[in-house]
Amino acid sequence: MTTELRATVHELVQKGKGILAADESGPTIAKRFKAIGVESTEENRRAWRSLLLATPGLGQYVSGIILYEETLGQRADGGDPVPQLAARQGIVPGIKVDAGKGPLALAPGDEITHGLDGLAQRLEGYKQQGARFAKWRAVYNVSGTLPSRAAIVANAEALARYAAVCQSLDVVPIVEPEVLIDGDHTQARCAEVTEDVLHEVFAALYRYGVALEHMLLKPSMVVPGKAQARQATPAEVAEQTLQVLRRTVPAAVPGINFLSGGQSPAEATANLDALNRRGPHPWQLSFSYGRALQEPAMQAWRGQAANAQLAQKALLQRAKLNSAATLGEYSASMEAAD
Ligand code: 5MM
Repeated sequence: MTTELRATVHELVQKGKGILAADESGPTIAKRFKAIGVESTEENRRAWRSLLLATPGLGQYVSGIILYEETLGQRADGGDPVPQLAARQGIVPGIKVDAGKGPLALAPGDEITHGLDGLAQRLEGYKQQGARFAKWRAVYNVSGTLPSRAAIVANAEALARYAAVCQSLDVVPIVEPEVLIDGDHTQARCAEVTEDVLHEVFAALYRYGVALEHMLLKPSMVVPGKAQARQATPAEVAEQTLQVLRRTVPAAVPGINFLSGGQSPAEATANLDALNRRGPHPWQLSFSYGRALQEPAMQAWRGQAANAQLAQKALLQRAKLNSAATLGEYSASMEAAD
């Protein structure tokens, strides 16, 4: 059993590579498409996601792609099932398996992620369709009092139970606790919450017997709230993020693949670069960006098949810059380069 998990981790955690998150749920992809004037139909979602994955050379910088359930069963433009196209590109296909978030009862402002019921059966099906890793996202709203202890404990418990089910079926779990960027909280408050959240997540993973060697962590970086007047430099983001990670994430975890969480594409790359310039670290620090990889490509595409090559060029450029950032070799001047 461990052989399969080990092989998948090995393929995902490669020097200079990261993960493309393309697992937006129905409402999220509709919001992203609306911003470029595209209707969220099944065909448009298929066209967009197969365009991304078919980008020539993407496998140089991207080791895995997180898909949404619908995409896993769709065919790419050439007629191949999407997971087969991924494999041809040298990219491991994965699947988002949480069923989304909702309010945590009696805890105003807190949210809990659903989807544990029937998870093992669903995962067996996804595996047959080609998925080799999975992802579950927990979200934490931040204020002076949020998230509550109840939300921190309940979400950690769900993340750990999900990860245990995945490993029991030889599927590598990506554990994604996202401390949200919304609000005017300080970077210090984000650090406090992130430390609390990660402590609880790793305590729960231990309780459920999850093998840390066979999972990946997908956290948010330690940044101030978007509405906070005092924003942080990449050096400050790197220092605070590393302090929290060193205090909470065991060295047995092979890879930490950050989410971008509302940072601009250039910010997300600069912050990842600053993190890696402070290496070596016990874990490989890389990306699992959604918006920060897709945004420029989506702006180029705008729903027009004629723009496909431009969109792919934009995606490849972002992936290349983030690859440089995983090595601590990015500089802002590379943004201008063709
Ligand atoms: C791509 O979006 C993922 C699914 O989000 P929803 O369930 O809200 O639709 C999300 O989990 C994503 O993988 C992470 O947030 C990373 O994406 P960003 O855009 O934050 O890098």
